[in-house]
Amino acid sequence: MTAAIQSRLTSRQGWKALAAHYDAISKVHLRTLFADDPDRGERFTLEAAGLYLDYSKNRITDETVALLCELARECGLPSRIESMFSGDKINVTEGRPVLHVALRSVPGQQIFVDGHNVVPDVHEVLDKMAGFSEQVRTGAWKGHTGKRIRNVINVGIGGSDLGPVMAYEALKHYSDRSMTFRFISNIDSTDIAEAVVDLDPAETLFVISSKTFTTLETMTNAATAREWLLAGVGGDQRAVARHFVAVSTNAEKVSEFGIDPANMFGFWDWVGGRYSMDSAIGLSTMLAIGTNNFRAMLAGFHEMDEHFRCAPFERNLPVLMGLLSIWNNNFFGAETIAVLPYEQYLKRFPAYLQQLTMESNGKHVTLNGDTVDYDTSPIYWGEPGTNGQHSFYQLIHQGTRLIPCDFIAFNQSLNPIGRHHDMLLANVFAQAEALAFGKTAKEVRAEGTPDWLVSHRVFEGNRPSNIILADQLTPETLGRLISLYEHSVFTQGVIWNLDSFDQWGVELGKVLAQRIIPELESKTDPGFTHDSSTNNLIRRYRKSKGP
Ligand code: G6Q
Repeated sequence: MTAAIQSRLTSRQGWKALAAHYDAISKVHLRTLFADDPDRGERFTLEAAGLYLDYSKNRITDETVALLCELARECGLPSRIESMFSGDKINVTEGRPVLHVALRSVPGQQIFVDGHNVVPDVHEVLDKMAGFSEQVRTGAWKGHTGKRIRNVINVGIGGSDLGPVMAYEALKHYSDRSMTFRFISNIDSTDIAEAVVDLDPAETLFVISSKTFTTLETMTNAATAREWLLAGVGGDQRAVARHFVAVSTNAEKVSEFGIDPANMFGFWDWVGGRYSMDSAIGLSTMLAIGTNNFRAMLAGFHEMDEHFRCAPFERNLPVLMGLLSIWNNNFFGAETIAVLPYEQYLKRFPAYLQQLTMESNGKHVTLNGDTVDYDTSPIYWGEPGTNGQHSFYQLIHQGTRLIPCDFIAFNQSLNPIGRHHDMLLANVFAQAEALAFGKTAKEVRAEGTPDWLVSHRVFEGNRPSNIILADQLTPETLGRLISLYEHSVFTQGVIWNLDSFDQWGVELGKVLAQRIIPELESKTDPGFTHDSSTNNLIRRYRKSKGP
């Protein structure tokens, strides 16, 4: 066996040990695991950085955890963590460091990129964001006609949209309710049309959020927004400077668009799009919740970063979450993870996580470019509870697929009314209990169920879940939660030996769209050089547009 093959994940000692361990325990039901170990529900829990994780309802034993942590060490996770925090160029295919942790560094910390300490740069931008946010929030910043800004619209897509919109929704409770916040991402004109339909341009500020400032959707929407604004305030080009600010790494393109470089908030190529909501890309968040709350969110991120960096793997929340995902997906063959927040404010959290997880680890080759012989990222999806219980939970409870669930809940509601919160929390606990322990045929029969109906009413149970509990959804807690998932994704990527920070898979479709756009718009027959299906669709659409 060659050295290259030796180092493949599935040839590692740790992997083989887990495979053997899986054969030994995979048939053991969670009912048995709990019955044999009365302390299990307290022992397989971990409280750190303000979050409590109950992972006892996974199909694991102490040995599983030990073997998973051993695999992580064998895969070099300790040194990979240090490499990330030290600014090494771990995004190898793009030749960049990966330093979202620097975005929440504390003043005085030192993190070097090519010999330059980036921490002061981070704080300089944060201070500039804070100054601007305060001006807008206090009304000192006036629109072109002298009216104060009451509406903020973030224009961005992917990493420049999903984080901001998720954070706005998550922290709405802390936001300035006298202001309106909207988010435009889609190239579908309905998105911008609906976002501005009831707004006064004279009171509207656009935050154009684009790392590259070349993204088709964002630049198209930004140009349409500029037309709408100018039409609404009498066409004076000078209005752009009062109603548009930019968040970008591309100063040249920003000023080409007509935005005053003084109103540009910068960040750096070592911040990946999907890891950027706590950079200047979070400007709309800061405008909504204010500087102090934004800084509190960063402190929450930082707390979890430090925990991830320092805690032993056996007591490390992101490491455990990442390793449990490996266990459920690579060994039990689960293909997805459902993320189920029992908190209405987290309604966009699953959508945000979809990008974070699947764009990061949806890869089929290793860092060296070798094709993997194991599955990589599971499919993340979800909806807030209890709504999901009345739709897709049926499949989770009684379908043929194993769907590990992450339940997220808070001890205190931000809107305590009557018995709502007790009922909400009762439902989270009940769902996890039902998934794990199910209901046997004997129990169903004992309820007087007729024989023919028994099998329909049986719940096999043995379905794994995590419960993440925190006290209350605060800016700090949101920061901790996102950092938890960021580092869990990193942990998984290290085990699978992937570059979790590139996204080449989004390129091909973009290139093909650029080729097709003129073919849809040209007055004359463009000549049809695609496959027969694409040619036919283009012809059909051109016909529908008329001569
Ligand atoms: C995220 C991706 C991607 C990116 C968008 C927007 O990690 O890189 O979702 O954020 O394509 O890119 P811009 O910010 O450059 O417009």
